[in-house]
Amino acid sequence: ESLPEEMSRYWFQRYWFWSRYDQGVIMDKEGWYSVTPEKVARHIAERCRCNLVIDAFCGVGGNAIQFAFTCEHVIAIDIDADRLRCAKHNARIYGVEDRIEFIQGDYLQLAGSLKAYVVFLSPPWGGPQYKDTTAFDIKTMMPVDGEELFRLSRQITDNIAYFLPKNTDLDQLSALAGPGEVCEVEQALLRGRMKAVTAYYGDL
Ligand code: MGP
Ligand code: SAH
Repeated sequence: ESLPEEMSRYWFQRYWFWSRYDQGVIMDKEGWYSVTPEKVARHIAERCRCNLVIDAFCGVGGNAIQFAFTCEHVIAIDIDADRLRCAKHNARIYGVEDRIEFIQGDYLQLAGSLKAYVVFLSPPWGGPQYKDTTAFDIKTMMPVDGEELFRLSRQITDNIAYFLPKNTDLDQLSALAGPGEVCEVEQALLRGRMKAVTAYYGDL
């Protein structure tokens, strides 16, 4: 009853976010508005099936938990210790905590010392106001420079899945691909509404 209006729209989607919501899933405010809906996360995890994946911006674990079902080993990083605790707790509910290594830290700092077959990037988009523009610019509109983030991740692997706003400038996404390389941009729809896009690079 005391839920603020701007948050109730997320509460109504709780079972879209987590099929096991009622088993005690926990999220903080940023977790509520950033978590990848479970069906979308499962689909991305299917496409990223491999031995070792890095979830560079783990949040409350929406993606990391689904990766744990398709990948042998998951490295899940987040700069926020509380959110990482939520992710660990949620992973226990899904019975996959032993396949995920949780690391608290700044991915931009850690990237240089990491190896993996796939890197998944779902950075903060700067809050729900990402919608206020017709062409979302990943270089200037996110707290992290999205082009720099991509370049840094390419030093780990060519295989990158990049989860971004539905209004992202698509030319900018294709320009990230190397010469002669193609990228695939996939729109995620739930109940006919576009939620986000995922751009796949390398062998993905
Ligand atoms: P949304 O647009 O805030 O909600 O986020 P909704 O219900 O789709 O809005 P409407 O236009 O249909 O009314 C859509 C999805 O984007 C969320 O479920 C999250 O998966 C994802 N998302 C939203 N934000 C603000 C972020 C973010 O900052 N970072 C990441 N990685 N994902 C986000
Ligand atoms: N995909 C996640 C949501 C990610 S939201 C899910 O489904 O739950 C983006 C996350 O990036 C936030 O939790 C934020 O704390 C984290 N973050 C922001 N800057 C970071 C950085 N430099 N390194 C690692 N994590 C960071």
